Amino acid sequence: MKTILVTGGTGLVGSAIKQVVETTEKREEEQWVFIGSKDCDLENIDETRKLFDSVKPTHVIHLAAMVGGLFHNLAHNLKFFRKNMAINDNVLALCHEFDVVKCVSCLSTCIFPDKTTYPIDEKMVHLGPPHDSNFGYSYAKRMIDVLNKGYAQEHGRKYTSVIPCNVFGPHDNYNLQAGHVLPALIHKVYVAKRDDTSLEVFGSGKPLRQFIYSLDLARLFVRVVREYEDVEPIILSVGESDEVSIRDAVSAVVKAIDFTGNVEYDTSKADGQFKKTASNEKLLKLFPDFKFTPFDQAIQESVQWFVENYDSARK
Ligand code: NAP
Ligand code: GFB
Repeated sequence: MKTILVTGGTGLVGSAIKQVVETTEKREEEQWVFIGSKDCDLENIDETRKLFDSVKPTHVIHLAAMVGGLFHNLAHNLKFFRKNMAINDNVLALCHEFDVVKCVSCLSTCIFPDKTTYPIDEKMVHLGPPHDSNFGYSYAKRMIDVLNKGYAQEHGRKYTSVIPCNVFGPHDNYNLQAGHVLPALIHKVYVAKRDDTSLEVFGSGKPLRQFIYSLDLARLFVRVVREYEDVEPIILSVGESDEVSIRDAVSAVVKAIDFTGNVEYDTSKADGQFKKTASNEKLLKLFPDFKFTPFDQAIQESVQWFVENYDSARK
């Protein structure tokens, strides 16, 4: 029997994993435990030890983190660094203390060097400074890879990490200050249509992004915890040809909500990193049969979830 603890189990990615292991990916020999910050503050080592002692996990998917979009990072780089450093060090230390067989942690393609060649691949994690807008989050995430290598070298542990591109889907964070671009746009377009006002998009709309649907990422996470045996990280992203501009993302959300009003671009707001184009070659070699949900369909389903859960959604 495997007991799989999912930290960050109440968030965007955690909720998606919960949905797939309770349905299409259900297995009798696996017991899944999903926790959020109300269950345990992972910045507190004693609370974290109590959690591990009560769950006694054999495997861990470590998602818990202070997470946010460009503008939240720009405003809180220090907090992103300190909170995530504390959470990550505690979780991996307790994995080792409780003899956890495998821990899969979660990095992000924004942690790669900003000045780089494209496409980005897994070997480039530490080859230069990340983009200035999110240095706190990025360096704290890079340190997970350092910890994984340390636990492997000194204790033979199989602790690894995945590197997703920008994620979106049901249960996202729709807060307009802290949220990422797609949940922010879905929230803004919904309100602009309801109140018959214009839509305000931040920046020029030119930056490029790869977006993965949370339910696709969840299916990949489950396969990684079951089948991936390497300490080296693996990028979990749609292909380079699926990269879209922010302007394209705006059009997809506008179409999904059938908004016909004005769309204005506020170029006084930051664009952030222009692009972070990542290769998913290693992923496709590992799971050649994996099928991604088409972007427009995933946007449609995400909009439908937001409209149906507007009152309870994180805003
Ligand atoms: P999210 O929706 O904001 O969820 C964050 C989760 O972490 C929640 O379950 C939250 O619990 C928990 N958490 C935060 N601080 C905690 C603490 N001190 N103690 C215990 N739990 C804590 O984030 P997400 O988008 O699902 O992100 C999940 C993982 O994916 C993160 O590691 C993130 O860095 C990574 N990632 C996200 C994206 C993206 O575009 N969203 C892209 C690449 C990588 P509560 O809900 O109870 O507060
Ligand atoms: O998703 P996002 O906040 O994060 O922004 P990043 C992406 C792009 O969308 C930027 C534009 O070019 C923004 O200028 N944008 C337009 C908006 N309108 C909006 C809006 O209303 N809200 C937001 N948030 N953006 C993050 C990193 O970078 O990527 C995080 O800072 C994390 O640490 C995340 O890794 C995945 O893609 O720029």
